[in-house]
Amino acid sequence: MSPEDLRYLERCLELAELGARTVAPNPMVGCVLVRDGAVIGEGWHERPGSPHAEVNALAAAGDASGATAYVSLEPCAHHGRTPPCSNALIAAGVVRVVIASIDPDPRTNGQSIDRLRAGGVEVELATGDVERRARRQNAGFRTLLRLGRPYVTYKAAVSIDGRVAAPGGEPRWISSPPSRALVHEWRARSGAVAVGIGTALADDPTLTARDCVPPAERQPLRVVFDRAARLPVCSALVRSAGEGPVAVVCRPGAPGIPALIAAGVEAIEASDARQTLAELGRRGVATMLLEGGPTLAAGLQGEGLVDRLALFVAPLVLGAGPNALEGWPAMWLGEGGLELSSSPVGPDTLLLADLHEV
Ligand code: AOF
Ligand code: ZN
Repeated sequence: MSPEDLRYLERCLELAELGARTVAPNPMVGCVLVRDGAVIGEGWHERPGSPHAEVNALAAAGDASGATAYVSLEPCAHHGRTPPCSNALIAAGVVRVVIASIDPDPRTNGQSIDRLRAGGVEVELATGDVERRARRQNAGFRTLLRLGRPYVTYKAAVSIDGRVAAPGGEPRWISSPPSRALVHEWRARSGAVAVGIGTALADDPTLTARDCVPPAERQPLRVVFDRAARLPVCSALVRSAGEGPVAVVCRPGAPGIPALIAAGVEAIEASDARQTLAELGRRGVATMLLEGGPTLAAGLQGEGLVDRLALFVAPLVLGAGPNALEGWPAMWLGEGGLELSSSPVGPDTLLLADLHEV
C-alpha cells in the first residue's frame, strides 16, 4: 500500500468521524473516490437508514468509472435497509477498492471481497496502524455485533494519587473545564451513560450532554445501577427525566420501582451486570460511558465488562479517599498491542487504555 493510499484511508477515517454523534448503532464509515490522482467524490454514513458512505461518495462523483474507492469499512455485501454497496461500486465501474477494516456483520464479514474480485475489481486490505484505528473507531458497532452488548468505557477524574474524592468531603471538581467539556462530547456520542447508586447519591449528577458545540441533538440513555431502586425522586437525574431518558437497573420487584416509574424513570429489572448489558444491547446501545463509582467499575471489570479506561489525571494530591481502581487486579496497560496513550487536556493528563481487542 502506497503512502498515497494511506493518506486517502486517513481521510476516510476523518469523514467517518462526522457521523460520530448520529450513526449508532450503525458503524461510522467514510469513503473517498480517486481518479488520476484527484479526489472526485467523498461521502460518509450519517444515520441508520440513510445512504451508506459509498453511495454518498458515488453520488458526489457522478461518474466514477475507472476510479479507486477508499473505504474505512468493508463495503456491505448484503441488503440491509439499503442495497449492497459492493454491487453499487461494481456497477459504477470502480476498478480498485482499498479497505481499512473488515465488517464483522455476519451478512458481509469478508464476503464483499470475493464479490468485488468476481466483478473484476482489484481489492486491497489495510493492515497495521490504520486498520487498528479503523476498528477502534467502530468499537461500539463491533462489540454490539460480536458480543451483543455495548462497548464500555470507564471514565474517571482522578488526583495523581488515583483518588476520585476526598474522604467524606463535599463533591468537588477534580478535572479541569476542558476535560469536563470533552466528557460532555463523549456523552453526546454515547448510547448510554451509567453510574452506580453510590455516586448518584453522593454527587447528584445530571449526566446530560451539555454545552457541546454544536449542541447535542439527543441525550444518551442515563442508567443508574441501583439494585434496590433507591434513587430519590427529588434527584437531579429524576427531575431531568423530561430532557432525556433515565433508567434504573434494579432487582426484580424492588420496592422503589413504582415511585420512579411515576416520575418518568424506566425500571430495567435485571439480576446482574451481564444481563443488564445484554438488555442495553437489545435496545441498540452500542457504547456505554461508565462514570463511576469505583465499586461499580470494579464489579464490571471483574466480569471482563470494562473495555476501555479513560482517566483524567488532575495535578492535585488528595492524600486519602476512594481510589478509582480500587479492587482491580495488577495489570500492565498497553500489553499485547493494545492501545495506550496519554495526552494533555488543559492542566490534566488524559490516559486512555484499551483493555480488549475490538
Ligand atoms: C457500508 N457502508 O456506510 C455502512 C455499512 O441496514 P443498514 O442499511 O442500516 O446497514 C447497516 C449495516 O450495513 C451494518 O450492520 C454494516 O454491516 C453495514 N454498514 N456498510 O458498506 C456504510 N454504514
Ligand atoms: Zn453499504
